[in-house]
Amino acid sequence: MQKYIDLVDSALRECVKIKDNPQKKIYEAMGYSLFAGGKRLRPVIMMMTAKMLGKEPEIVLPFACAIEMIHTYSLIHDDLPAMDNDDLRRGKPTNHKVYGEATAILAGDALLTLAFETAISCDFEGVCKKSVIRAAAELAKAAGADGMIGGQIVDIDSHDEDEELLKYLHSLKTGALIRASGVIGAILSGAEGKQIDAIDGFCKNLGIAFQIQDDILDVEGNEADLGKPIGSDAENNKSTYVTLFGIEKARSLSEEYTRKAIHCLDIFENSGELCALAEKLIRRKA
Ligand code: GRG
Repeated sequence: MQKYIDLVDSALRECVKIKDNPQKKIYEAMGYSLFAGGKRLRPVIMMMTAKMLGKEPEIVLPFACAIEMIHTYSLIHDDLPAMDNDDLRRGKPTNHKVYGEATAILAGDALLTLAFETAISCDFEGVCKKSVIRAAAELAKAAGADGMIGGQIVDIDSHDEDEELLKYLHSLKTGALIRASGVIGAILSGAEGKQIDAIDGFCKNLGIAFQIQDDILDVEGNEADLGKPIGSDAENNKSTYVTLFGIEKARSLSEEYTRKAIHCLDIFENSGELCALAEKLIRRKA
C-alpha cells in the first residue's frame, strides 16, 4: 500500500500548504488532522481500482485527495463536543482540543470545500470530462444526506438498532465513502457498467466487513495501536455487530463479507491488490 500512500500524501501536502496570510491558522488546523497519520484507505481503494483497470493511479489523484479531505473533515466534526466529544484521534489530541471548537468546525468546513476544489481543478488529461462531472456527483452524494451525513443522523437518532437498521446506517455512515472510492476510481478509469457494478459490490461488502472489524477493535483492540480509547461503543450504549452477535459471530461475519467482496472481483484479471487489501483490513489492529 505504501506507494499509494506516498503518492496521496505528497499531493495532499501540495493542497494544504500553510500560506503566510491572515487566515494561516485555518491551514494549520486543516493540516493538523490531515497529516495526523490515517490509513488513507479510501484513496488507496481508488488508486488500486484505477490500477486494476489498467490506468496509472495518478489519474485519480485529485479525487483521491478529495475523498481523504472529506473523510478527515468527518472525523474532526465527529469528535466535536456536540457529537462524540472525543479527546483523542489518530493518537493525537482532537482538532478542537488543540485549536478550539470554532476553528475545528471551520477546519472541517474548509476541508469539505477544498475537496471539491481539488477534485475538479485539474486538467485530467486523457480522462473524459463527462466522467469527471459524474465522479464529482458521486462524491457529493456519498458525503451528503443520502450518504455519510444520512448515516450519522440515523446513528444519532436511533437506539437499540436491529441488524437491518445497523447495516443500513453503516452502509451510509462508513460505507458511502468507501463505495464512492471504488466507484469513482472506476468511472475515471473509463470502466463500463458491468465493471462499475462489480467494484460497487466489492466496496459495499468491504465496507460492512470494515465496520464489523471496527466494532471488534472497540472491544478487544489496543489503545496505543488505535490511537484512541477503546470501549466507547459500550460507554455510549451503542448497538454494534459485537453487541448484536457476540465477538465470535462478528468475526465470522466479517470473514463472510470479505469473501463476498472478493468474489465480486472475479470478473477482473488484475484484482490481486484489492483482494489482498480486503484480507488485510479484517486482520488490522488499527
Ligand atoms: C460528523 C460530518 C460528520 C460525519 C460523521 C463518518 C462519520 C460520520 C464519522 C466518523 C467517525 C466514525 C467512528 C466512523 C465509523 C468508522 C470509521 C469510518 C472509522 C475511521 O476510519 P479509518 O479507520 O480512519 O479509515 P483513519 O484514521 O485510518 O483514516
